[in-house]
Amino acid sequence: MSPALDAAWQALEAHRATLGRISLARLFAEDPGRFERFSVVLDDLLIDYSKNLVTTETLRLLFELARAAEVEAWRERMWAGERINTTEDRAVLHVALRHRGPEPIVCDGRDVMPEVRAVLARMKTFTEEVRSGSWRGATGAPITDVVNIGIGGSDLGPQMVCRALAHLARPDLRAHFVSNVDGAQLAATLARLDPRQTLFVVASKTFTTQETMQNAASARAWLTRALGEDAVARHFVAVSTNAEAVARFGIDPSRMFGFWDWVGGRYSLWSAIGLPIALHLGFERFEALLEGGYAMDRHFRTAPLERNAPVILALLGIWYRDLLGYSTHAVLPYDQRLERFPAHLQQLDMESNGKRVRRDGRPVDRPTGPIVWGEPGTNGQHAFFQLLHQGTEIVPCDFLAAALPDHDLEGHHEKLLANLLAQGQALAFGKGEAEVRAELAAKGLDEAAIEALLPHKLFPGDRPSTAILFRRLDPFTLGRLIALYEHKVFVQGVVWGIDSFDQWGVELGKELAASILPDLAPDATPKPRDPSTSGQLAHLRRLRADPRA
Ligand code: G6Q
Repeated sequence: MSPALDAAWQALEAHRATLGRISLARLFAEDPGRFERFSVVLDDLLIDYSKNLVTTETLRLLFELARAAEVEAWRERMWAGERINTTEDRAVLHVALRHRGPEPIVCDGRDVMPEVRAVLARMKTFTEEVRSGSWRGATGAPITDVVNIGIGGSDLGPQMVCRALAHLARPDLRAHFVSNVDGAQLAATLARLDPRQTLFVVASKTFTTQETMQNAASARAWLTRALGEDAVARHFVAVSTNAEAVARFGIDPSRMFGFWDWVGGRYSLWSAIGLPIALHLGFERFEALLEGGYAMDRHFRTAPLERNAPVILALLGIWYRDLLGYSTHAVLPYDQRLERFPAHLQQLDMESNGKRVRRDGRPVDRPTGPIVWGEPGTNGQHAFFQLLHQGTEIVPCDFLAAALPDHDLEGHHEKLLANLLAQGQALAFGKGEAEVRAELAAKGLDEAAIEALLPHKLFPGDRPSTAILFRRLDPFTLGRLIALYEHKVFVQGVVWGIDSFDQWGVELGKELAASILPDLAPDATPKPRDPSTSGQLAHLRRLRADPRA
């Protein structure tokens, strides 16, 4: 660690030690301009971080930390196509996928933009063919259902976007997502579909992923049983970087949409992995999503750190994780359509920054990525918000909402927004003793009853939240939001000195599953393992031995 970075951490630790308990009520009372100063406005997008447990001095020290970690230089290294994913020796250029300007983006001495644009053009043509009905199934029937078969980065992003923007989709072209190797998911999906009108998109960067290959093989068998082998060409396309494996599967390379090793799975929805988005919503909406990502990229690349939304969110997260010791972060969209947004961010954040060694292999000396979780409001209010308000854990929260709905049901959206505003206020300012006493007295409770109930009715407050508010949930805005969090995660990884773009932690389980699989066969003699795993395996083998029992 550089001496400057070391000094910046020490300054933050010293500041933390002298700060004492932070009172948001006091901070707001002392600084009437806190809301304006502690918020960023990007057109209609407001990011209000004034309800976070930071003072002006905290933020100053956090920006110093970012500078000492050379966030700006790393940002430029990313855009310059340097191999900042060091353990995989790869560039990290998902920003090129949504680059809409005339400038080249160079990787290994070559401008990648012509290839990016060429794939986009092929996606556009194909999307228009399917949506117009000129692309037909083997029997001549138009396509009504698109099934994306992929997992992880080849599933979560496009699925989240399709769900979030389903109000813009054509009802006669549905999108389905099958990811789990649990056949229950594929079986339930296929049960609702007509093979003559179904198009499968097999999405896999490597085209070797066990789950995806199993699901694709079963889907292929389902289709060919109904329509014959020759139908595969009209009902299967692939998104991959592995042309050979795609051809081996039986998909003509002309039906493969490519991307590149400099696109990480969890950053790939902007690539051809977004094909189901384009098919379901229309290519122009996919382009609007890219435009939104590009708008956030320009902000991230040009705004000074002190006004830079992804940088600010990243530094607040570091403050909570490393200085205040909060281990989780909740993402709470007040928008049912963003139901899968927390899951997408969970992968983005936890797979990127759930690391315990630095880029150079030495252990990190402080906590890294938090546990990211969340559910849409208002549902969460009737479930886990109790802990947010009165539990012993402090959970920094992000609240997200659109000012305007995309339905015409009266009376709903105002209630939704009122609840969002109320939660941020309640978490920040709580409810004190005097107020609770007065309330209970007004209800006619005697002194003893008031004393007994009082501790249960108090809300301590000073629980941090950030509000992210925008006009409508449209493709452009969703693009901005996804890119906002991507860059937040990037900045945090830089400050922690980790490689945010590898995911070695997912490998061991895959290897062990491959070695256990043969031992589930009825006639196998299981290999010796630890007593617990062997015991579980033996139990499953006994239960499976007699399926009729
Ligand atoms: C994401 C990860 C991981 C990946 C899946 C699917 O960043 O790399 O979630 O997307 O394992 O991989 P394939 O696309 O190669 O099937």
